[in-house]
Amino acid sequence: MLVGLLAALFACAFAAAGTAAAHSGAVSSVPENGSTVEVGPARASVTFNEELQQSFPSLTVVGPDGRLWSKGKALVEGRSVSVELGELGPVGEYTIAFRVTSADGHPVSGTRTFTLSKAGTGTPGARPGDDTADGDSDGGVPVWVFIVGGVVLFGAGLAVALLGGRSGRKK
Ligand SMILES: [Cu+2]
Repeated sequence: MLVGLLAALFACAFAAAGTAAAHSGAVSSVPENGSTVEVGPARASVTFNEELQQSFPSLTVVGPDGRLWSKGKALVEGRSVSVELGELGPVGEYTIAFRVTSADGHPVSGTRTFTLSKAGTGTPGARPGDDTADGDSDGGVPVWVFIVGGVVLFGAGLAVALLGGRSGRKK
């Protein structure tokens, strides 16, 4: 799979050198790669050297705490992809990760980083990769509690029935 990916990248690079049809490359970002900011911008964005396709854009900002600080879905407009950001949290390095479909149809992905120098008061989202665990992690009571509870209730019921039978209170 990695070999295939490398081969695809190589093909892209080759196509880029040989013909006019090259895949898009990121040329700038907000915040700029390697920059230091005191507050997060309203939207984080990455701009490319040519127009992007609208299909399946992804842009996330993950903080030094490992949490997702970008909100909602990535939006493609012309040569840029952006996502709502706003107020951030802990001081440290934030990573902008993008994945877009380049004009020639190839996926292009990468990361940019920036540093927050002043702690913000924003509220983080989930940890990336928690998507599938959303229903489980917030459930509170794990399933085994119900199973143990059921067994205890069943045992208690059985004991009552047996004792009741012995004492002759049951008809
Ligand atoms: Cu390409």
